[in-house]
Amino acid sequence: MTEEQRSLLLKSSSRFPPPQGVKLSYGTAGFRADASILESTVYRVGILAALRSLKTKSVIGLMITASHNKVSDNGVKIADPSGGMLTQNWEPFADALANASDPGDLVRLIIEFVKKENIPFEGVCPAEVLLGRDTRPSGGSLLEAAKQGVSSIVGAIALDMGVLTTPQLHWMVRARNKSMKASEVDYFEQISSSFRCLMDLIPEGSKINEMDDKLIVDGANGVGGEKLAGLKKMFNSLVIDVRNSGKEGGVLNEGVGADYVQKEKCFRCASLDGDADRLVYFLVLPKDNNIDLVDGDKILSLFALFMKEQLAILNTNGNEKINNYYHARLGVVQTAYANGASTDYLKKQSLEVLFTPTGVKYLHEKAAEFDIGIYFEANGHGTILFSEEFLCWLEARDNELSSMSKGSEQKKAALTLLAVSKLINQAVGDALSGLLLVEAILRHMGWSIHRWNALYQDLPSRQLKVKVVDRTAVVTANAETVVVKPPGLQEAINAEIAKYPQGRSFVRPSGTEDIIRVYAEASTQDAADSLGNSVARLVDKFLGFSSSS
Ligand code: 16G
Ligand code: MG
Repeated sequence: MTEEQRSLLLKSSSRFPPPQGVKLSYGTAGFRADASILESTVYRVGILAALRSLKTKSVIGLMITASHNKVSDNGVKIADPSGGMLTQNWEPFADALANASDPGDLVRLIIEFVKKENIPFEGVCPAEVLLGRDTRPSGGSLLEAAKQGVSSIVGAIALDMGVLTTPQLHWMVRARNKSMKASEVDYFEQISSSFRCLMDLIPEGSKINEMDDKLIVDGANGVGGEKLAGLKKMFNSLVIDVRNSGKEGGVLNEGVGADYVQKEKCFRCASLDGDADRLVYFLVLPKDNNIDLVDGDKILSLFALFMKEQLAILNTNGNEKINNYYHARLGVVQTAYANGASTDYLKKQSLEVLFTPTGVKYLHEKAAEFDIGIYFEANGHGTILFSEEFLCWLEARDNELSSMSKGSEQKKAALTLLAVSKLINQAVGDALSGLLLVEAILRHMGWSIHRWNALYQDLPSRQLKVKVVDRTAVVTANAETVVVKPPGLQEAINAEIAKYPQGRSFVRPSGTEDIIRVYAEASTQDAADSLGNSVARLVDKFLGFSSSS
């Protein structure tokens, strides 16, 4: 390391002392904590992002958000060159950097890591980091810290992209690295034009139920509502009423639009989280004004059904002479939190269903193994990934069909699939583009939200948290469905599950809070509650505070 680089790092890092007595961890989705203690962490992640850019010779993203967490929290995470999450190999280095006790220690760690990873250092290569943040008031000063971090690596520059949704930043990183247009206007242009294209392809006669025609979106007073308000101006075929857009002075993530929805007796509603990477729908039951959640599992089911149908049309041969057939592998990816009824339903549709541990990085990686990989967590994180190979074939097929059978069903299916691949965010799950795809598919099917919701009925479930002495004492396997440590706990859980018809339960250490989470489902709500409580008692017995005394 040159003297210039060393003194630059020592000088700038001395302005960002780490918080005392706090151990930070990159966690499931980056660092998160009370915003008041995060400046040093964000500064150091700025350094990390610059190094990652040098290593990959690509543009890297740095997003400042704490998603659905309370407004006084904040967080920071990295987008890799593909637009996906930071490679898991670098997480230990992220942890070490964030926890380095003083500037000397920090510089030592960087020297070691640069050597180990063989990173072209000292201004030989340029490095570029795109910075984004959500609407949290702490975002501005944390953004400054990130800029300082990036520019403390010689040759690295930071570009402030402004207030964005998390998926917008991921999209921009991917687009930049593919040498495509990558501004916010380009993002809006791409998703609105592909949405319009899908709307034009709606079969004659599939008219959505009039009652259902207005969509109300709860923007959680976050960045998504604001962006959606801008986006909806780009088409008039969809009426969207954005509530809690953050413009009315509401507090981020506090309260939802459900009360309003109930009074208005409007039946199709969607809800985003603070940084707009999660989407769920809900409807108000006319009987008792209760809310029925149409969650990520149902969005997944709707998407899977539609993709399967379009692929089937595309591969129908009819009287056609050319036998240009591509066996596209369609796969769906869920986590153990997926309602058992959704998994049953998907399997009955002869779909290939796979499971991964919780966290977008795991689902995304698995879905990328398919030609069309659809992944969703029940909580609304998800998207559809298309393989390059399949998209190339599809484009060629589309051209071929243009000359042979204009206006045919096959041609429409090819166009539909291409439009979906442009509408749905290929970098990461995106509530805005997900919402537009749901809306387009419902219109294609001619379905109301009630019809969609009736695809299957969720099994009653219960989720609980248990405080334990050390959550890392729980080690799981098989996509978090089986506890391997501590010994005996899984056997005890199995004995409980066996008491309940359609019983299923699992426990896992949270990646975002210092607790163990318990999930239980069964044929009735009482049974799910009772199974959940019994399993929570077992966790407490094996790992709780009373077990250690
Ligand atoms: C993070 C993850 C989310 C996961 C949740 C689980 C991303 C972008 N976000 O919010 O996918 O469902 O953590 O939290 O990966 P838990 O570990 O506390 O249950
Ligand atoms: Mg989020």
